[in-house]
Amino acid sequence: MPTTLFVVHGSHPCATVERALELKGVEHRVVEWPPSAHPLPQLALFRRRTVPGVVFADGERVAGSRAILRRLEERVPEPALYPAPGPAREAALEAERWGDEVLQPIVRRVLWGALDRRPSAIPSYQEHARKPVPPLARILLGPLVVGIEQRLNHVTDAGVRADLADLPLALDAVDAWLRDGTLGGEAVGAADLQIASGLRLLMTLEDLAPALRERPAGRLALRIFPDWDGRVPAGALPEAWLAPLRAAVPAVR
Ligand SMILES: N[C@@H](CCC(=O)N[C@@H](CS)C(=O)NCC(=O)O)C(=O)O
Repeated sequence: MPTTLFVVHGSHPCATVERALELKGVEHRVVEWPPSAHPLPQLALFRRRTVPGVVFADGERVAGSRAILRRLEERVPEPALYPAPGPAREAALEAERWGDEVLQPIVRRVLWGALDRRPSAIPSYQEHARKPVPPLARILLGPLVVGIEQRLNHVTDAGVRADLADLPLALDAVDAWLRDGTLGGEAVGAADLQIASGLRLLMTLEDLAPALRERPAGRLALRIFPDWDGRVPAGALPEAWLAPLRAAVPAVR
């Protein structure tokens, strides 16, 4: 049995792990749970309700994108996803942690806040799913999925608005890491994957994509993940919520 990666199609930490397995040349298969149906089977397999989880070919189970990447690095050292011990490694670990703990939840809240306003966009996130949800089920289950995800991710209007107000600072942090070489090297690292996957998912919101495309952070996301399912047409998020992002000028390079 090859290594098996358990995911939900379109999840950003899942994309991080899938790309890491590809970069390491690890033969693997991918099992996609239906959207929002993963917590119970993931709990049963990994004692953790979130995706991603990996069962390595020898049976070892690891859940959580950062834990998986660390273990993967130990098992398959080349090509390295982390710099050698020293200041560069410390900086990369901090950027990776930030991508996981800070950026990941922002992306979820903003995405589900937008999909709540445009549930008709939900099927676009399944376009290349390995097990596509049948069209009628998509229509019927769409509002249910939005409701579950909003509760799991504590999505509120005030929270989404605050996340959008904080986004310029978050993008400044990514641009600074790109300037000092923590991110954006020729060889893609764990921190690049963790941050680029979150930003790329955000760029499926056309309210946000133009502002992100203008910045090194957005260009990193497009370089690493050129293709990504999903599109929420512009106009989903209230204009007033987008003002801070539109006003933000990229930090001086
Ligand atoms: N930060 C963790 C969390 C992953 C996570 O929260 N994944 C989401 C999908 S993007 C999930 O499974 N959510 C379901 C839940 O919260 O129960 C990681 O990178 O593995």
